[in-house]
Amino acid sequence: MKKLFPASAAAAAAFLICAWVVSAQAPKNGPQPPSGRIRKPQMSDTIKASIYADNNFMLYINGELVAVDSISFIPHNVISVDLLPAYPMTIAVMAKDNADPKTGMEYANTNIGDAGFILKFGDGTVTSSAWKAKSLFHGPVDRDTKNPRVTTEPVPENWFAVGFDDSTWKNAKEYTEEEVDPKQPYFDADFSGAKFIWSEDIALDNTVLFRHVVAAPPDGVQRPDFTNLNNVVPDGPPKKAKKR
Ligand SMILES: [Ca+2]
Ligand SMILES: [Ca+2]
Repeated sequence: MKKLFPASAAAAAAFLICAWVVSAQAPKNGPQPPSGRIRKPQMSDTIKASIYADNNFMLYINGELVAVDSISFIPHNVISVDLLPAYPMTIAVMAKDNADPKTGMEYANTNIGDAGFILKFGDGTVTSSAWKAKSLFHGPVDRDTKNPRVTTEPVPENWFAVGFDDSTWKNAKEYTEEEVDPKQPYFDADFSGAKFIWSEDIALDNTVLFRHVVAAPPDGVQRPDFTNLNNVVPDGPPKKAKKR
């Protein structure tokens, strides 16, 4: 029988396969280098965040704006971003149902509409009734669509800050998938274990703030803290400035 390829080529192919397997199994996150220097963060240090809002949201983590829903009304969409986590992690969200500021209604004031928010991070962080919620915009009051009125509250100063006091806020209310009726992009993403949340009235509360503190990674994985990266010299020399 004719050989398909010479033995030396077979050996080389076997070596390449072994090398590929070893590199694929090598840990991506090495330990921190000695002498107190922090290594540079890599994409393997990040976690994936998936967020679905009916209709839109802004997401702050540890006081910084990290994601904005790119579609404010319809179609309903999932936003997926990479996060470099640091714990404790303070999550703050402003979520908005699409609503006319004067009537609380949508579709040219013909429909009350309803809302919903759900989030899952790659470290196991999920939305639930453990989150705090505060409604700032409610209407139409008493579902009166003939003489629609709304009530509003100003956005609290620094509501997204780590140190903001949300102790007077109520816990978020969980809603079922059937109640929220999410659209297809929701089913294409992984939200297993997460709950839809909103404030007390998912139809009439139109702008809601959420806050939640994740004390430690829910999945138990220890992750380096890169918070002060700009204040230390990372492992490896800095790149030379380009010559002009
Ligand atoms: Ca949206
Ligand atoms: Ca809506």
